[in-house]
Amino acid sequence: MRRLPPVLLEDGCPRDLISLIRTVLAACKEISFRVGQGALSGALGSTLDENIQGETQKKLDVLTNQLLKDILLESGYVKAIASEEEDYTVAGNPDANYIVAFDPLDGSSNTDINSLVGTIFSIMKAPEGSDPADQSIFMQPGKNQVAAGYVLYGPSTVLALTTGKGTRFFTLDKTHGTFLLTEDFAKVPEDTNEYAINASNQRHWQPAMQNYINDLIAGETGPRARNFNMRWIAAMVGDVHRVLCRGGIFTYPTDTKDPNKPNKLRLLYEANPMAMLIEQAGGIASTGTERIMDIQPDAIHQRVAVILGSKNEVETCLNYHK
Ligand code: AFP
Repeated sequence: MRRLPPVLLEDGCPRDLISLIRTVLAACKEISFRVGQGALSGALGSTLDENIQGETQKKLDVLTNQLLKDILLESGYVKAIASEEEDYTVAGNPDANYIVAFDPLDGSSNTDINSLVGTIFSIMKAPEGSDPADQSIFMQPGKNQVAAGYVLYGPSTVLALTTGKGTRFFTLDKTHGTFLLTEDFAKVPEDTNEYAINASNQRHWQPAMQNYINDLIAGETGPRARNFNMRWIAAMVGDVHRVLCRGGIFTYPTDTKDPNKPNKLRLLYEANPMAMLIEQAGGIASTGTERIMDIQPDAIHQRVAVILGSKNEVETCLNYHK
């Protein structure tokens, strides 16, 4: 089986970008080990702190954030980082070419129940001559990403990665500590009978999403004239992995549950990297009104509605929003 660096070199991926991706993965291997230790790590449960977004931080949120931050900043390959767990961006090497946005442990509420969690990352070029301390270097649309991926810590540790030449899966060989290519060019099936949404929010959704989901639930007796199945892992990384593997539609739509927070998922650390992986595998990623990767961010912790997955099903859902 092929290792990650030669695969990326064959794609013509710049050497400093490969080194940066390997640096991210070095941290992820360590996180994989810590997460795999479960209760033995002594790091399950919550801290007494909240992050800038008002969410209680899990001990593992803090630990994994520190790990990624330290490794990336010490590497010299990054000009600045933005993390879901940091209030502001953090400056790195002024001469580096890249900036990295990451969610160190997506789905961290799953850690206490030994369920799926993952690390999501997005890499963009830093504007030439830019100041590493200037947050606005992250205000670039997702289409500027040069690489995006996630590492899913499940029964096996799997990396989904794109550098703009398709989406690939690598599996961590834990005996040697190397990521080996296990699927070249993942392809999201265009049709699906599976959807993922937190249905407990139904009464708070906008009418378009209410109507779409009602028609899925009606199954063969409704306008869609076939039955659909539902899945919800409560970790985007797990739900998107399923969509990449066997198709489906995943959505976290706008809702009115909390008027101060109409959307849940973060543009820079969740929506953009997942959108790139999905598009590179032939799927679609939209907010309901626009392509996710076209959004011009105006804040590092900006949140957006997400509808992504199998091409034909996402298009059907978008038709309800027209
Ligand atoms: P946490 O990382 O705080 O557990 O949140 C995970 C997440 O951002 C995303 O990965 C899930 O799809 C979504 O939240 C789950 O949200 P609900 O708890 O509202 O279902």
